[in-house]
Amino acid sequence: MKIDSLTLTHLNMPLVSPFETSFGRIKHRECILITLRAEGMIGYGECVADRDPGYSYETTGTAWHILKDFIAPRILGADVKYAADFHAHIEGIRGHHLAKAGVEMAIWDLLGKRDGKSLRELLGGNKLKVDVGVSIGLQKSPEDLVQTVAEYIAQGYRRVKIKIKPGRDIDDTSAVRNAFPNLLLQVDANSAYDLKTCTSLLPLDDMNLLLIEQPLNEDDIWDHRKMQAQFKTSICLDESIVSPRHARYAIEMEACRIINIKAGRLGGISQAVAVHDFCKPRSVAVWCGGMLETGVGRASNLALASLTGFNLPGDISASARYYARDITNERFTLNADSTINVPTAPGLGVSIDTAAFKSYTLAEVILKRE
Ligand code: OSB
Ligand code: MG
Repeated sequence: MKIDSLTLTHLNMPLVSPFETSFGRIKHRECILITLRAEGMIGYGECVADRDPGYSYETTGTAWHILKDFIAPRILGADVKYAADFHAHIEGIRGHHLAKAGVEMAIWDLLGKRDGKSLRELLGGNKLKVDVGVSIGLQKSPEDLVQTVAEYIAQGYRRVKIKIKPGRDIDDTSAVRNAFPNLLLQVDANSAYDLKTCTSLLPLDDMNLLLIEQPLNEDDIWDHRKMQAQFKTSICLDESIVSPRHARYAIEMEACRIINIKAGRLGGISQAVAVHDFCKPRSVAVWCGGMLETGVGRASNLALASLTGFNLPGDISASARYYARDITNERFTLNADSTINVPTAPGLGVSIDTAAFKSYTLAEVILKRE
């Protein structure tokens, strides 16, 4: 499959409600949509970097630079038969996993279209629908949070994740727990604590949580080990797991018992599958994380989460939870059993709503082979 052109489109999409985490509050989600053309086919990929370097050091700005100036020249005109070929072509480009993963996703979309297979089939996933939950940002008060959680439960979500930060942790979590004693509940700190301040989270141990996600810094796998030793509740790592090696380190160190798998953070779906494959025989629970993706990235996450090792509900909510109008014609909806169907059409199984796509476009560049 010779890659003829690569188009980068910088998008800015209004969220249906603001999303606040320990690293900031956003009303719009930026991302870079990658369009690859090869052999008369079109493949789409989503680079999940955001405008600000809050979750990751990567931003839409750095990803644009890496994609345009380093990744595109390596793959334009190159022959790509498998995702592994892509990684061979970009060897030597250090870091920038979110940028790389965006292109890899577009290649998977092309490979599926070439072979007439859905991404689920290409990856060997056997679930046709996957268990999902909703990730809820910081609200004005614990009362507001309980109200918001109630609304999502009414919509059918059976697993809820709430964001926490110092000063907005115990009261918020206990308010939700008291209001919903049987809810599958978990918290995500996005690295807001350190080994000292994390002891303030000890009361969470009595709130029957599924997990505490990424309490400490991205590069603090060792301190997560020290923290896990003090907590009954399982620690789940998100930001820290940037490669299959890091998954092995964390598990060998007993720094966590659960891993949030995001293809973007890991540099591609193939790396995400590698983490899944490492964890499965070791009985380490994994689940598919989310990055407020558009319909393109959501389709990819659903296919990934169809693998059997994904045994906890993913942060993959219905399109309506994020965008009034998405860039895909397909909209994902929540089934009554808190699942979402995995796309079945070839590749990612989604098509672009061109008018919506245009209305969200900030900038575009088309790069062609010589
Ligand atoms: O830490 O999991 C996270 C969104 C953006 C960046 C980081 C995170 C998140 C979420 C939202 O929690 C998950 C989703 O619904 O897409
Ligand atoms: Mg997280």
